[in-house]
Amino acid sequence: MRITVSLTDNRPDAWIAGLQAELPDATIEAWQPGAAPADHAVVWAPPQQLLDEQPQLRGLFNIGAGVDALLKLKLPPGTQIVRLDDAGMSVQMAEYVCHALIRHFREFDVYQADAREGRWSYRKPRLRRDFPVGIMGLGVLGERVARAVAQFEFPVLGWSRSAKAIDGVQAFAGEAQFNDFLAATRVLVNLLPLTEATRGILDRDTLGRLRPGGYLISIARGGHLVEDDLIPLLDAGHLAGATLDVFQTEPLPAEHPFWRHPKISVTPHASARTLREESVAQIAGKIRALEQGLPISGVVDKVKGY
Ligand code: NDP
Ligand code: OXD
Repeated sequence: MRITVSLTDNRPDAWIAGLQAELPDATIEAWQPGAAPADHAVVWAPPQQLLDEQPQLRGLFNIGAGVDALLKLKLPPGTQIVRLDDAGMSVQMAEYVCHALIRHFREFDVYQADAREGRWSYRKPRLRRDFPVGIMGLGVLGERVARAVAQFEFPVLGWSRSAKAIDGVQAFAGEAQFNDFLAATRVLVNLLPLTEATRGILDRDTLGRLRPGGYLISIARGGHLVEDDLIPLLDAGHLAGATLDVFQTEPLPAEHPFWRHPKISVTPHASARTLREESVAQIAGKIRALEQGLPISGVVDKVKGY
């Protein structure tokens, strides 16, 4: 079995060594133009040339959960795309969301500013019931985040394509229930995949439907947010703030107003990083299963786009 590896920004050596340790009988090499035909590829944002030259690939293993960049390419029709299933990302997302939520709810930024001035002053306690948290996307990451937020006893709502039953989560599904979900939400967390159906879904209309004093935590893809719509909603006071990890253009340009807006916190697409060890073990396990003709999880539906 031959495996080719192409990871735009990542040096492939450590990935190749890890995969080789898991799959000692395989020939595993960094992809280069003209490389021998491989059975599987392990990729992040591969060049179109790789796919054009390797139409025989059985598995195309993405080293991330989101496959939007991959689906923009012309893919060999018989190749299965396989995304990472969690692989250590869901706990990071849960940490990130709970941190952003609690920092906002408990007004820790205000305490920090007071402390800098040497001011000892209390904020009036706020009530959890006034901060219902709505999670868009109840997949691998969204469900874990919903369960983590529920542990802090916030009301939790979730929205997905198909109906879900998750303990402690009020579930909404499909377009028909979207506006009800938004109207009941104050802190909105986006964990949808970026598809034709979800691009630009965080716009003036959607965000304007949140309960007054709404808060946005945007951690899936920059293409979900209509960036020009956010600042007017913050400046008008309808939204109290936003924590943003993903942007239309990454890295976020130095002159972008999000960097300096007082109600916006920015992180550099760091909410859930790919962890090499977990990912290598998961991908190798799936390659072994495929080679034995067994079913695997995480196969992308190219029509749905996730
Ligand atoms: P999943 O595919 O497991 O879950 C996607 C969820 O979104 C599902 O619940 C699905 O509904 C729902 N969904 C999809 N389309 C729609 C729609 N049109 N309307 C309503 N609900 C919809 O994905 P993950 O949880 O693993 O990951 C989510 C995204 O997070 C990734 O696609 C990626 O873009 C992003 N991400 C960001 C990272 C970062 O560092 N910032 C790191 C990792 C991922 P249903 O269950 O009914 O199919
Ligand atoms: C992912 C990402 O999709 O890193 O995994 O954003």
